Amino acid sequence: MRIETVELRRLRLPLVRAFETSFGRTDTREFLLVRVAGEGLAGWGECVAEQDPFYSAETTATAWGVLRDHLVPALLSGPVAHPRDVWTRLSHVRGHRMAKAGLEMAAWDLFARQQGVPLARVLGGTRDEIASGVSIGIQPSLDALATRVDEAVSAGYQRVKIKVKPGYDLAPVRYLRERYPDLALMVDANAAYTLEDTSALQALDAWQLTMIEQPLDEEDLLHHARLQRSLRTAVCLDESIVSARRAEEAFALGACRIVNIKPGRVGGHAESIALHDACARHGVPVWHGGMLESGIGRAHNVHLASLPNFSLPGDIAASARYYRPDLVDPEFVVSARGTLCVPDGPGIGVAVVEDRVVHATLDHLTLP
Ligand code: OSB
Ligand code: MG
Repeated sequence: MRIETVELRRLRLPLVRAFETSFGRTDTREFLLVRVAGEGLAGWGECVAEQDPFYSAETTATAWGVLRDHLVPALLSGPVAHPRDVWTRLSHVRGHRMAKAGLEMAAWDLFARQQGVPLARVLGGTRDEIASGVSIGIQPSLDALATRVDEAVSAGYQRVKIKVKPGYDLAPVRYLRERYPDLALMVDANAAYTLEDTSALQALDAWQLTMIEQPLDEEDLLHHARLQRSLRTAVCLDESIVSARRAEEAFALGACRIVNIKPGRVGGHAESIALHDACARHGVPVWHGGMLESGIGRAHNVHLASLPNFSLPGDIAASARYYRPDLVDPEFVVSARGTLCVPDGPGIGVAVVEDRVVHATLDHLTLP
């Protein structure tokens, strides 16, 4: 495939509703878009780094700099036969997986469009709709939480994840479980606890959670293994799993029983497929995470989540939960069964609404 130009954009979009996690509250999402063009076609990718280094070390500013100075020049330095080779082309740059993913995923979209097939087909997808769940931020009151959960359940979503932090964990879980005895319910701590908090996490064991996501620090695989041994509930890792190899280490230690896959976190689609396959070999179920993406990143996620080992509902919900309007046409909608359709057009299979992109753009750069 030939890639002739790469365009970078930094955008800001207001969220439909402010989102609060253990690491902070945001009402506006800043993110980067990457557009690669060649042979008359264009592919789009989204870099999921956030404005602040709170979920992970990368930010929109670090990703912008490393894309401009290193990653884009490396990709433009010669042809790549297949998008799976983009990762190798960028491998002399250490880290910066979110920046790499934005560029690599744009190349996958371009490649699939050049072949005239849906992205899911070239990634190895096997289903035409994916199971959808919601991620609900920390709420000011249990009443407000109930309203958010009621909305999601009546819309048909297949599972509910709530964000928790020390001091806001048992009360919302008990409240929701009493209200919804059979709901598929889980919590995500975004690394807010330490091993000293084991008893607070053990208190959640009584409430039939499907999993506890990333309770401890990103680097604490060993502590996650100790914690998992002391819990009945499955530990799921998000932030800690930056590669397929890190997942193998986590499995060897017994640090988790479930894995959240986000292509942005691991460096793109090729590494996500390697991670997905490693989990399948170990009998570890996976689900697709979310990073409050616009419709462009969301489309990539939907295609990737059509691979066979994505056996649990993911954090990929309808466009209208995040941005009104979204940047793509058609927008993603949830069915009454709590599913999203995998688009069947070429590439990501949705059109990028360029005037909305331009309207939300803060910075813009075309290379070479
Ligand atoms: O930990 O899964 C996370 C959003 C931003 C950063 C990290 C996370 C999240 C979410 C939202 O949980 C998932 C979504 O996009 O709906
Ligand atoms: Mg998470």
